[in-house]
Order: sequence, then C-alpha cells, then structure tokens
Amino acid sequence: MSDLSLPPDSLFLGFDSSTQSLKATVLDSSLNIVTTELVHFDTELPHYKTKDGVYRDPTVNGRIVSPTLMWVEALDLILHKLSAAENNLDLEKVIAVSGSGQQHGSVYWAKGSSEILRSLDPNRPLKDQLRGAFSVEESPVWMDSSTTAECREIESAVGGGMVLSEITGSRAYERYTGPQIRKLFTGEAGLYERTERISLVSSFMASLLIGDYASIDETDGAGMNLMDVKRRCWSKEALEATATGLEEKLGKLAPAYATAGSISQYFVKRYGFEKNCVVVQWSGDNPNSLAGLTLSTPGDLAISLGTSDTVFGITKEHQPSLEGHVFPNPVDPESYMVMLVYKNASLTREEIRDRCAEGSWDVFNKYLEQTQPLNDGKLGFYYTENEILPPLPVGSHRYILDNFSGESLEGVKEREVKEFDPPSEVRALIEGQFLSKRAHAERFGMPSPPIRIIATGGASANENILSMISAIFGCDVYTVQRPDSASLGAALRAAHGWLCNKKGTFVPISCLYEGKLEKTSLNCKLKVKAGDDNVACSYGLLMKKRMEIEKKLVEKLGHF
Ligand code: ADP
Ligand code: XUL
Repeated sequence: MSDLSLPPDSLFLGFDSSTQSLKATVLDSSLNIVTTELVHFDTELPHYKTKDGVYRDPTVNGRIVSPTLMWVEALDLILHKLSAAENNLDLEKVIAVSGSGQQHGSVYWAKGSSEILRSLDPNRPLKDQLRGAFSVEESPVWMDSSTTAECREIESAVGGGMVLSEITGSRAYERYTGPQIRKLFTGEAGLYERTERISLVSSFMASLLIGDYASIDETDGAGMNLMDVKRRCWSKEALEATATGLEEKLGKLAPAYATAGSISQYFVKRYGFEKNCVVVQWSGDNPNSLAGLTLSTPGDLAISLGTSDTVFGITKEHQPSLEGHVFPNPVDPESYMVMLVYKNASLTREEIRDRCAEGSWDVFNKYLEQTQPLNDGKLGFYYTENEILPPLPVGSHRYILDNFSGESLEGVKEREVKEFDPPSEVRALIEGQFLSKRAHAERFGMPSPPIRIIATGGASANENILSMISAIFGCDVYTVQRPDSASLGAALRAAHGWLCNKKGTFVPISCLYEGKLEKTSLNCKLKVKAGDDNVACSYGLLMKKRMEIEKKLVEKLGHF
C-alpha cells in the first residue's frame, strides 16, 4: 500500500442533506459504491407535514423553511437503515464520514446547546435530546425569497451589489445566509440574542456527528454574503452590514479538506462506528457534486437537475458579477467554482407533467419525442416559485414567434398567447429551461460551447431531457453511474480528507483516482453524442429572442 492509497478494507460514508431527502452513499477503498440509502422527508417522516421537504408560509411572501428537528430525526433514521441486516454493511469499517448540505440554509443553536451536543445519550434518539436546542425552530432554506429589503440594505452598506460580489463572490441574494441573519437580527432581536451559534445545514449535520459545533467550511461559507472569497476569512465590512456580534456566533472557517473532529461516542455506541472514524468538513451539495463529478477541466460544465437546477464549472479567476456565484473549489485551493442557480426546476417539471402529461414521465417524454426542435417558434416562461435567475415572480408567459424559421431573426415578432397544446407546453418548458441556462452561462463567461456537459441530479435519469440539453448546447452529454453526485462526492471527500489528515497536509484529490478512474464508480460515461451543429445554431437564435423577451419581463415585473 503506497502512502497515498486508502487502507484496503476501509469504507467511506457520504451524506446529502438535501431539500426533499437525506441520502447516503458508501464507497470502498477502490472508490466503488458499496451501498446507498435514502430517507424521503414527506413520506418517511410524515409527522412534520412538509411538502417537498419544506413549509411555504402562506402569511409571509416568499418565506420557505424546514423544521430543523426533521433533519436530526432523518440522521438517526438513515443510520438505522444503513445498519440494517439487508445492507450487510459493517459501520465499524467506515474510517471517514463527510456530507453535503443544501446550500445557504441556516440553523440557530440556542444558548447552552453545545453542552447538549457534548452529552448525547446513545440510548435515546437524537430528536428527543435536541428538541429544545434551537432558538429558531424552523430553518430558512435556499428556496426562501423573503429578504429582498435586507439584500438591498447590505448591498448599500458596503457600496453596492458589485462591491459585495467583489468581496464575497455574489451580490446579495434572498436565500443567502447573511440576509437571512439580518432579517432575524432586525425583526426578532430577542431570538438573535438567544442564539449561541449559527450553522449552515452542512456544518449543522457535521456538528451532530462530532458532538460539538463544527466549523463552516470555506466553500459553503461563500454562500452567505459574509466571507471574503479571496482571503477565505469573514469579511469585516459584510459582517458589519449584516448584524452586530455576528462573528462569535459564526465560529471559525475551515478548509473543506480539514477534519471537523472524531465521530462522537453517541454514534460509536448506538451504531457501531469505530472510535477513530473521522468526520471531514461537510460542504454544500453543489460543491460536493463538483468533486463527485471529478470536474477539473475549465471547458467542462456540469448541470445538476434536482430540486434546484444548477450549472457549474471551474475557473482560475474571480470575476465579480451581478449574476451567478463564485465559491472556492472544495478540492483545489488554487481554483474557484462558478455557478448559476434556478429555483424553477424539478418541481416545475413535475407541475407541468401533472397538468399536461397525465402525471407520467413516460407521457411527458412521448410529448418531447412528438414535437420538433424549436417548437414551431413557441417559447414559454414557467415560474411556480419566485425565480432567482432572472428575478421574476410566480407566473407563466407564453409567446409564439411569427415568421421564425430558425435561420434568422429578421422580421420575427413575438405574440403573447394564453395557452399551448399539452405536447407544445412540455417542449416549451424544457427548451425554455435549457435555453435560459445556455444564455446565462454564456453571459457569465462559462465555456461556449462547452467541451462536454456532465449531467447529474434526479432528472438526469431522463434520457429525453439529456438529448435536449445536447441539442441546445451543441455538445456531448455525460452522466455518472448514479444521479446523486452530492452524496457520492461527499464520500469521495471523506476519503480525500482522511488522506490529507494522514499526510498532515493537503494532497491533490486526483491522487485517489489517477489512472484508474474508469474502474471506479466516479467514471463519467457518454450518454448523448453532440448532433447537428445547425440545430445548435438555430437554438442560438431562439435563445437571443428569449433573452430579449426575458429582459422586457424583468423590466415590467422584476423582483417580488
Ligand atoms: P434533491 O437532491 O435536490 O432533493 P434530487 O436530485 O434527488 O433532488 O432530484 C429529485 C427530483 O428528480 C424529483 O423532484 C423528480 O422530479 C426528479 N426526477 C426523478 N426521476 C425523473 C425523471 N425520470 N424525469 C424527470 N425528472 C425526474
Ligand atoms: C445553490 C442553491 C441550491 C441548493 C439546493 O446556490 O441555492 O442549489 O444548494 O440544495
């Protein structure tokens, strides 16, 4: 065994605490998947009464939260499932654990909770012991859009959106943790005062595992509008613009490859983990997906199709922008991750599937096959939630482009209509979603066309959608063995963190798979070969027209 290899009989456990579920992937030392598990919040923890894992507050515009205790209970449940006999999994062999959290979501620990964490009784479920541990019982999640006022206040305090983007990697966004904290600080000062520590979903779950407050990692920390993204420390200006006394409530930042601590006695005694098993810093789901997809070439783009849709890639430079986000790369201290995020994603696709395609993906796909590329000039904008990119409120807008042949935009005019027939509606949704991604990715300086796209997330199981991505972007589309790259990436990062810990310094993650990637579960496979360039060119014209209409919609209806 070389000093850069993993011990032969060891296992690595990665979680993904996402919007709708908690997932787990276990990798062996050859980086092959041994087992996977899932706890679906709505159906397996129905007593919390969530829909899609969240509560949408009918009384406050844009407020979307999840019960913090549900995530706690899910952790006990998934470990119970993993240790069940049919999984044939010996948790004692797990030498490192890590995880992904939905980004931006925050947890507010009440004063005295670190004591509760340190003295958890392995004979009792976590939820019974942590019931009183939170000063705020409902965690704001990434879908929340209730903090527009706080965003503008923070931006104006630091000198504008571009300045904030230069410092933190993003202008102020409603779902980002800083604006969420400011809302608590200005609106419910007593609760803010009673808060001892603020965690992200990622550092929160790591805290449960180590039985103490875990640091926020530098990658997920960049999703808060609070961190200096170049220096990787809290930004004084951003902290001051957000709330007083905040730095001590946030604790220290740590690199993603660092160890958060050893697994706590609670998990050793209750589930049979080995006491030396290390917990590697958790990070955001998108950064960990970047790791799981082994994205390392700046010309490659990843598209994740989950509860949110994201488009991300790698860059060496931090270019501030009023659109999109820059995070530190979780597995390479020398580069950045750039990303675009869409809120109208799988749940919007489900809404149109249910309304137009008999609630069936098969019928949905049949409609995609029946209709032609460019949809006879039918363009649709569908927002079942307030959108992030562009910032448009709930609503749908349908247009027919008269005189559009796909060869030029001369003489082409849009005409607004009330409805499309069901097959056209389905195609308009999918074409619209991916034309928007191509347009905003180009505008953000992402590679165009990309060398290749790697697709992941629940909807990447749909080959018709993958074919349309290939046609619209004009490139090959790859996928990995399983659509959950966030928990796979977390398991890989557990192995990487374990190795860095053993060597006492950072080692490149590629050491783990160099020269043998195709023999591991990380291997990406070609799913759709790039087709006719002319089709991608015509989609380029349709995209241009779509962006003109989008601009008019934003001018008329922008923000919520
Ligand atoms: P997250 O991790 O963000 O909670 P996932 O990546 O697990 O979400 O994706 C879940 C979504 O995948 C579901 O909401 C569902 O709409 C979508 N999905 C699953 N199978 C298909 C399919 N065959 N076609 C399109 N979408 C699908
Ligand atoms: C990223 C974002 C979403 C969540 C989903 O900025 O808001 O992709 O991470 O879990």
